[in-house]
Amino acid sequence: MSLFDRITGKSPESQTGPETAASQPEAPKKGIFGRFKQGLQKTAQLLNTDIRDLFKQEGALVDDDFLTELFAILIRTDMGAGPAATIRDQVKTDFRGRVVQMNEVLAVIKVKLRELMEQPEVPIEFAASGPTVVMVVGVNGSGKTTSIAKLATMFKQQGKSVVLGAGDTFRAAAVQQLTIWAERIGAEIVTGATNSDPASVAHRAVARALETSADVCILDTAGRLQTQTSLMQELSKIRRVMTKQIDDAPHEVLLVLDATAGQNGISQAKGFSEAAGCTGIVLAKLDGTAKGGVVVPIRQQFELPVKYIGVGEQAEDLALFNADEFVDALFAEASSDSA
Ligand SMILES: Nc1nc2c(ncn2[C@@H]2O[C@H](COP(=O)(O)OP(=O)(O)OP(=O)(O)O)[C@@H](O)[C@H]2O)c(=O)[nH]1
Ligand SMILES: [Mg+2]
Repeated sequence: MSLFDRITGKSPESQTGPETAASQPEAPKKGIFGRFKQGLQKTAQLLNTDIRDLFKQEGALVDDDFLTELFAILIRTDMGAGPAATIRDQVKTDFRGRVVQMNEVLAVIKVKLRELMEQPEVPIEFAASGPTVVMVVGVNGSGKTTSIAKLATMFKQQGKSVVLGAGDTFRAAAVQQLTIWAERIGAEIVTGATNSDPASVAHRAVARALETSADVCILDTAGRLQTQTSLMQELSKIRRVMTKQIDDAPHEVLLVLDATAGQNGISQAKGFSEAAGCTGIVLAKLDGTAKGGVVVPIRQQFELPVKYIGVGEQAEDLALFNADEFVDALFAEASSDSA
Protein backbone atom coordinates (compact mmCIF):
# COMPACT_ATOMS: atom_id res chain seq x y z
CA MET A 1 0.00 0.00 0.00
CA SER A 2 1.32 3.45 -0.85
CA LEU A 3 1.74 6.14 1.75
CA PHE A 4 -1.27 7.90 0.26
CA ASP A 5 -3.41 4.80 0.66
CA ARG A 6 -2.38 4.47 4.24
CA ILE A 7 -3.15 8.09 4.96
CA THR A 8 -6.52 8.11 3.31
CA GLY A 9 -7.57 4.52 3.75
CA LYS A 10 -8.64 4.58 0.09
CA SER A 11 -8.14 1.63 -2.17
CA PRO A 12 -6.08 2.29 -5.31
CA GLU A 13 -9.24 1.80 -7.39
CA SER A 14 -10.97 4.72 -5.76
CA GLN A 15 -8.17 7.16 -6.55
CA THR A 16 -8.89 9.60 -9.32
CA GLY A 17 -5.81 11.76 -9.80
CA PRO A 18 -5.70 14.12 -12.75
CA GLU A 19 -3.85 11.57 -14.85
CA THR A 20 -6.40 8.82 -14.42
CA ALA A 21 -9.32 11.17 -15.13
CA ALA A 22 -12.99 10.81 -15.63
CA SER A 23 -13.87 7.13 -15.98
CA GLN A 24 -13.06 6.32 -12.35
CA PRO A 25 -15.91 5.96 -9.85
CA GLU A 26 -16.33 8.78 -7.37
CA ALA A 27 -14.75 8.14 -3.99
CA PRO A 28 -17.37 8.01 -1.24
CA LYS A 29 -17.95 11.47 0.18
CA LYS A 30 -16.67 12.10 3.65
CA GLY A 31 -18.34 14.38 6.15
CA ILE A 32 -16.48 17.46 7.20
CA PHE A 33 -15.15 15.86 10.36
CA GLY A 34 -14.09 12.83 8.35
CA ARG A 35 -12.02 15.06 6.11
CA PHE A 36 -10.38 16.78 9.05
CA LYS A 37 -9.69 13.43 10.62
CA GLN A 38 -8.23 12.03 7.46
CA GLY A 39 -6.06 15.05 6.98
CA LEU A 40 -4.82 15.23 10.51
CA GLN A 41 -4.14 11.58 11.04
CA LYS A 42 -0.39 11.99 11.24
CA THR A 43 -0.52 14.78 13.79
CA ALA A 44 -3.23 12.98 15.73
CA GLN A 45 -1.08 9.87 15.82
CA LEU A 46 1.84 11.80 17.24
CA LEU A 47 -0.28 13.52 19.86
CA ASN A 48 -2.25 10.45 20.86
CA THR A 49 0.62 7.99 20.95
CA ASP A 50 3.11 10.25 22.67
CA ILE A 51 0.70 11.74 25.16
CA ARG A 52 -0.69 8.31 25.95
CA ASP A 53 2.85 7.16 26.65
CA LEU A 54 3.08 9.73 29.41
CA PHE A 55 0.34 7.95 31.30
CA LYS A 56 0.18 4.65 33.07
CA GLN A 57 -3.12 2.97 33.79
CA GLU A 58 -3.41 4.57 37.17
CA GLY A 59 -2.72 8.01 35.70
CA ALA A 60 0.37 10.16 35.82
CA LEU A 61 1.93 12.49 38.33
CA VAL A 62 2.13 15.97 36.88
CA ASP A 63 5.65 16.92 37.92
CA ASP A 64 8.46 18.80 36.17
CA ASP A 65 9.47 15.77 34.08
CA PHE A 66 5.89 15.30 32.93
CA LEU A 67 5.56 18.95 31.99
CA THR A 68 8.88 18.95 30.13
CA GLU A 69 7.85 15.88 28.18
CA LEU A 70 4.44 17.33 27.37
CA PHE A 71 6.10 20.53 26.11
CA ALA A 72 8.37 18.47 23.84
CA ILE A 73 5.41 16.61 22.34
CA LEU A 74 3.53 19.82 21.64
CA ILE A 75 6.62 21.36 20.03
CA ARG A 76 6.84 18.38 17.66
CA THR A 77 3.49 19.39 16.13
CA ASP A 78 5.14 22.68 15.10
CA MET A 79 2.79 24.87 17.08
CA GLY A 80 5.76 26.93 18.26
CA ALA A 81 7.42 27.39 21.64
CA GLY A 82 5.13 30.19 22.85
CA PRO A 83 1.85 28.33 22.36
CA ALA A 84 3.36 25.07 23.65
CA ALA A 85 4.47 26.89 26.81
CA THR A 86 1.01 28.43 27.24
CA ILE A 87 -0.58 25.00 27.13
CA ARG A 88 2.04 23.44 29.41
CA ASP A 89 1.61 26.26 31.93
CA GLN A 90 -2.14 25.77 31.99
CA VAL A 91 -1.67 22.06 32.69
CA LYS A 92 0.81 23.01 35.39
CA THR A 93 -1.59 25.49 37.00
CA ASP A 94 -4.45 23.00 36.94
CA PHE A 95 -2.71 19.77 37.92
CA ARG A 96 0.79 20.22 39.34
CA GLY A 97 1.62 17.69 42.04
CA ARG A 98 -1.51 15.64 41.36
CA VAL A 99 -1.97 12.26 39.79
CA VAL A 100 -4.32 12.78 36.86
CA GLN A 101 -5.94 10.77 34.08
CA MET A 102 -5.10 11.40 30.47
CA ASN A 103 -8.55 12.68 29.58
CA GLU A 104 -8.33 15.44 32.14
CA VAL A 105 -5.09 16.70 30.63
CA LEU A 106 -6.35 16.32 27.07
CA ALA A 107 -9.42 18.40 27.90
CA VAL A 108 -7.23 21.27 29.08
CA ILE A 109 -4.97 21.02 26.03
CA LYS A 110 -7.97 21.10 23.71
CA VAL A 111 -9.51 24.16 25.33
CA LYS A 112 -6.21 26.04 25.09
CA LEU A 113 -5.58 24.96 21.50
CA ARG A 114 -9.04 26.15 20.50
CA GLU A 115 -8.30 29.52 22.05
CA LEU A 116 -4.97 29.73 20.22
CA MET A 117 -6.37 29.03 16.77
CA GLU A 118 -9.83 30.49 17.17
CA GLN A 119 -11.45 32.12 14.17
CA PRO A 120 -14.85 31.87 12.56
CA GLU A 121 -15.34 29.78 9.43
CA VAL A 122 -14.56 32.06 6.51
CA PRO A 123 -15.64 30.64 3.16
CA ILE A 124 -15.00 32.47 -0.11
CA GLU A 125 -16.97 35.66 -0.20
CA PHE A 126 -19.01 35.94 -3.37
CA ALA A 127 -19.49 39.14 -5.30
CA ALA A 128 -22.93 40.72 -4.97
CA SER A 129 -23.32 40.43 -8.72
CA GLY A 130 -21.26 39.20 -11.64
CA PRO A 131 -18.39 36.73 -11.50
CA THR A 132 -16.43 36.33 -8.28
CA VAL A 133 -12.75 36.53 -9.17
CA VAL A 134 -10.29 34.49 -7.13
CA MET A 135 -6.55 34.74 -7.59
CA VAL A 136 -4.35 32.01 -6.16
CA VAL A 137 -0.75 32.73 -5.17
CA GLY A 138 2.12 31.15 -3.24
CA VAL A 139 5.64 29.83 -3.40
CA ASN A 140 6.67 27.05 -5.78
CA GLY A 141 5.01 23.73 -5.25
CA SER A 142 2.87 24.82 -2.30
CA GLY A 143 -0.27 23.25 -3.79
CA LYS A 144 -1.82 26.13 -5.74
CA THR A 145 -2.98 24.30 -8.86
CA THR A 146 -4.34 21.33 -6.90
CA SER A 147 -6.15 23.67 -4.51
CA ILE A 148 -7.71 25.45 -7.49
CA ALA A 149 -8.98 22.09 -8.77
CA LYS A 150 -10.46 21.41 -5.33
CA LEU A 151 -12.09 24.83 -5.07
CA ALA A 152 -13.51 24.52 -8.59
CA THR A 153 -14.88 21.09 -7.70
CA MET A 154 -16.54 22.52 -4.61
CA PHE A 155 -18.09 25.39 -6.60
CA LYS A 156 -19.35 23.02 -9.28
CA GLN A 157 -20.93 20.90 -6.56
CA GLN A 158 -22.68 24.06 -5.37
CA GLY A 159 -24.12 24.41 -8.88
CA LYS A 160 -21.87 27.29 -9.87
CA SER A 161 -20.19 27.73 -13.24
CA VAL A 162 -16.41 28.14 -13.19
CA VAL A 163 -13.84 29.61 -15.56
CA LEU A 164 -10.22 28.77 -14.81
CA GLY A 165 -7.32 30.92 -15.96
CA ALA A 166 -4.00 29.14 -16.47
CA GLY A 167 -1.87 32.08 -15.34
CA ASP A 168 1.24 29.97 -14.80
CA THR A 169 2.62 30.41 -18.28
CA PHE A 170 6.20 29.57 -17.31
CA ARG A 171 5.78 25.87 -17.75
CA ALA A 172 3.78 24.07 -20.40
CA ALA A 173 3.25 21.29 -17.86
CA ALA A 174 1.48 23.72 -15.53
CA VAL A 175 -1.05 24.62 -18.22
CA GLN A 176 -1.51 20.95 -19.01
CA GLN A 177 -2.02 20.08 -15.34
CA LEU A 178 -4.81 22.64 -14.98
CA THR A 179 -6.32 21.67 -18.33
CA ILE A 180 -6.65 18.04 -17.22
CA TRP A 181 -8.35 19.15 -14.02
CA ALA A 182 -10.67 21.51 -15.93
CA GLU A 183 -11.81 18.70 -18.20
CA ARG A 184 -12.43 16.46 -15.28
CA ILE A 185 -14.31 19.06 -13.29
CA GLY A 186 -16.28 20.41 -16.22
CA ALA A 187 -14.90 23.93 -15.98
CA GLU A 188 -13.94 26.15 -18.87
CA ILE A 189 -10.27 27.05 -19.06
CA VAL A 190 -8.47 30.00 -20.60
CA THR A 191 -4.81 29.39 -21.46
CA GLY A 192 -1.90 31.27 -23.03
CA ALA A 193 1.22 30.23 -24.88
CA THR A 194 4.28 29.24 -22.83
CA ASN A 195 6.05 32.36 -21.55
CA SER A 196 3.22 34.64 -22.62
CA ASP A 197 2.17 37.42 -20.26
CA PRO A 198 0.12 35.98 -17.36
CA ALA A 199 -1.73 39.29 -17.10
CA SER A 200 -3.07 38.68 -20.58
CA VAL A 201 -4.37 35.26 -19.52
CA ALA A 202 -5.92 36.91 -16.47
CA HIS A 203 -7.57 39.51 -18.70
CA ARG A 204 -9.00 36.91 -21.04
CA ALA A 205 -10.15 34.66 -18.20
CA VAL A 206 -12.09 37.48 -16.54
CA ALA A 207 -13.45 38.58 -19.93
CA ARG A 208 -14.64 35.04 -20.59
CA ALA A 209 -16.28 34.83 -17.17
CA LEU A 210 -18.11 38.10 -17.86
CA GLU A 211 -19.10 36.99 -21.34
CA THR A 212 -20.53 33.68 -20.15
CA SER A 213 -21.95 35.12 -16.89
CA ALA A 214 -19.89 32.57 -14.99
CA ASP A 215 -20.23 32.56 -11.22
CA VAL A 216 -16.55 32.15 -10.44
CA CYS A 217 -13.26 32.84 -12.20
CA ILE A 218 -10.15 31.34 -10.60
CA LEU A 219 -6.71 32.35 -11.77
CA ASP A 220 -3.67 30.12 -11.24
CA THR A 221 -0.29 31.82 -10.96
CA ALA A 222 3.27 30.56 -11.15
CA GLY A 223 5.04 29.85 -7.88
CA ARG A 224 7.31 32.67 -6.73
CA LEU A 225 9.25 33.98 -3.78
CA GLN A 226 8.58 37.27 -2.11
CA THR A 227 12.20 38.22 -2.80
CA GLN A 228 11.72 37.99 -6.57
CA THR A 229 10.75 41.61 -7.04
CA SER A 230 9.82 41.46 -10.70
CA LEU A 231 7.62 38.44 -10.10
CA MET A 232 5.89 40.18 -7.22
CA GLN A 233 5.31 43.19 -9.48
CA GLU A 234 3.81 40.83 -11.99
CA LEU A 235 1.17 39.90 -9.40
CA SER A 236 0.29 43.59 -9.04
CA LYS A 237 -0.05 43.87 -12.81
CA ILE A 238 -2.38 40.87 -12.85
CA ARG A 239 -4.49 42.49 -10.14
CA ARG A 240 -4.69 45.76 -12.06
CA VAL A 241 -5.83 43.99 -15.20
CA MET A 242 -8.62 42.32 -13.25
CA THR A 243 -9.69 45.50 -11.47
CA LYS A 244 -10.00 47.29 -14.81
CA GLN A 245 -12.62 44.77 -15.85
CA ILE A 246 -14.48 44.41 -12.55
CA ASP A 247 -14.07 47.19 -10.00
CA ASP A 248 -13.70 45.09 -6.89
CA ALA A 249 -11.83 42.18 -8.51
CA PRO A 250 -9.97 40.18 -7.46
CA HIS A 251 -12.53 39.51 -4.76
CA GLU A 252 -10.25 37.01 -3.09
CA VAL A 253 -6.50 36.48 -3.23
CA LEU A 254 -5.75 33.14 -1.64
CA LEU A 255 -2.29 32.33 -0.37
CA VAL A 256 -1.61 28.62 -0.56
CA LEU A 257 0.79 27.41 2.13
CA ASP A 258 2.42 24.00 2.30
CA ALA A 259 1.83 22.51 5.76
CA THR A 260 4.78 20.15 5.30
CA ALA A 261 7.12 23.15 5.04
CA GLY A 262 6.79 23.52 8.80
CA GLN A 263 6.85 26.70 10.77
CA ASN A 264 9.94 28.24 9.16
CA GLY A 265 8.70 27.77 5.63
CA ILE A 266 5.45 29.32 6.59
CA SER A 267 6.86 32.39 8.26
CA GLN A 268 8.70 33.07 4.99
CA ALA A 269 5.33 33.55 3.37
CA LYS A 270 4.33 36.30 5.77
CA GLY A 271 5.76 39.12 3.66
CA PHE A 272 4.26 37.47 0.62
CA SER A 273 0.77 37.72 2.02
CA GLU A 274 1.19 41.43 2.59
CA ALA A 275 2.86 42.15 -0.77
CA ALA A 276 0.21 40.29 -2.73
CA GLY A 277 -2.77 41.70 -0.81
CA CYS A 278 -3.98 38.27 0.23
CA THR A 279 -7.43 37.82 1.75
CA GLY A 280 -7.12 34.31 3.10
CA ILE A 281 -5.04 31.18 3.43
CA VAL A 282 -5.43 27.71 2.03
CA LEU A 283 -3.27 25.35 4.07
CA ALA A 284 -2.43 22.45 1.75
CA LYS A 285 -0.89 19.03 2.41
CA LEU A 286 -1.96 18.72 6.04
CA ASP A 287 -2.35 15.00 5.43
CA GLY A 288 1.36 14.73 4.66
CA THR A 289 2.64 15.96 7.99
CA ALA A 290 2.55 15.36 11.74
CA LYS A 291 2.98 19.10 12.13
CA GLY A 292 -0.70 20.02 12.04
CA GLY A 293 -0.04 22.29 15.03
CA VAL A 294 1.37 24.76 12.50
CA VAL A 295 -2.12 26.26 12.25
CA VAL A 296 -1.39 27.94 15.59
CA PRO A 297 1.54 30.10 14.38
CA ILE A 298 -0.29 30.75 11.13
CA ARG A 299 -3.23 32.12 13.07
CA GLN A 300 -0.90 34.16 15.24
CA GLN A 301 1.52 35.46 12.60
CA PHE A 302 -0.80 36.22 9.73
CA GLU A 303 -3.53 38.78 9.77
CA LEU A 304 -5.43 36.40 7.55
CA PRO A 305 -8.01 33.73 8.23
CA VAL A 306 -7.32 30.13 7.28
CA LYS A 307 -10.18 29.60 4.85
CA TYR A 308 -9.63 26.05 3.66
CA ILE A 309 -7.34 23.13 4.36
CA GLY A 310 -6.08 20.59 1.84
CA VAL A 311 -6.11 17.04 3.12
CA GLY A 312 -5.12 14.98 0.09
CA GLU A 313 -4.37 15.04 -3.61
CA GLN A 314 -7.88 14.39 -4.87
CA ALA A 315 -10.41 16.96 -6.04
CA GLU A 316 -12.65 16.49 -3.02
CA ASP A 317 -9.86 16.68 -0.44
CA LEU A 318 -10.62 20.21 0.69
CA ALA A 319 -12.37 21.33 3.85
CA LEU A 320 -13.57 24.66 5.14
CA PHE A 321 -11.41 25.38 8.16
CA ASN A 322 -13.23 25.13 11.45
CA ALA A 323 -11.07 25.54 14.56
CA ASP A 324 -13.23 23.41 16.83
CA GLU A 325 -13.46 20.50 14.41
CA PHE A 326 -9.76 20.84 13.72
CA VAL A 327 -8.87 20.45 17.39
CA ASP A 328 -11.27 17.52 17.78
CA ALA A 329 -9.67 15.82 14.77
CA LEU A 330 -6.20 16.38 16.22
CA PHE A 331 -7.17 14.20 19.15
CA ALA A 332 -9.42 11.76 17.34
CA GLU A 333 -8.35 8.19 17.72
CA ALA A 334 -7.67 6.32 14.51
CA SER A 335 -10.08 3.54 15.46
CA SER A 336 -13.17 5.67 16.09
CA ASP A 337 -15.31 6.04 13.00
CA SER A 338 -16.66 9.53 12.71
CA ALA A 339 -16.34 9.98 8.95
N1 LIG B 1 -0.93 14.94 0.06
C1 LIG B 1 -1.27 16.09 -0.50
N2 LIG B 1 -0.65 16.49 -1.59
C2 LIG B 1 -1.00 17.67 -2.13
C3 LIG B 1 -2.01 18.50 -1.58
N3 LIG B 1 -2.11 19.61 -2.34
C4 LIG B 1 -1.22 19.46 -3.34
N4 LIG B 1 -0.55 18.30 -3.22
C5 LIG B 1 0.53 17.77 -4.08
O1 LIG B 1 1.62 18.67 -4.06
C6 LIG B 1 2.26 18.70 -5.31
C7 LIG B 1 2.34 20.13 -5.81
O2 LIG B 1 1.02 20.60 -6.00
P1 LIG B 1 0.64 21.69 -7.08
O3 LIG B 1 -0.81 21.95 -6.94
O4 LIG B 1 1.16 21.33 -8.42
O5 LIG B 1 1.48 22.90 -6.50
P2 LIG B 1 1.70 24.34 -7.15
O6 LIG B 1 1.74 25.30 -6.03
O7 LIG B 1 0.68 24.58 -8.20
O8 LIG B 1 3.15 24.17 -7.79
P3 LIG B 1 3.87 25.15 -8.83
O9 LIG B 1 2.86 25.50 -9.86
O10 LIG B 1 4.99 24.33 -9.35
O11 LIG B 1 4.36 26.32 -8.05
C8 LIG B 1 1.45 17.79 -6.22
O12 LIG B 1 2.08 16.54 -6.28
C9 LIG B 1 0.10 17.70 -5.53
O13 LIG B 1 -0.57 16.49 -5.80
C10 LIG B 1 -2.65 18.05 -0.37
O14 LIG B 1 -3.52 18.70 0.23
N5 LIG B 1 -2.24 16.84 0.12
MG1 LIG C 1 0.89 25.14 -10.16
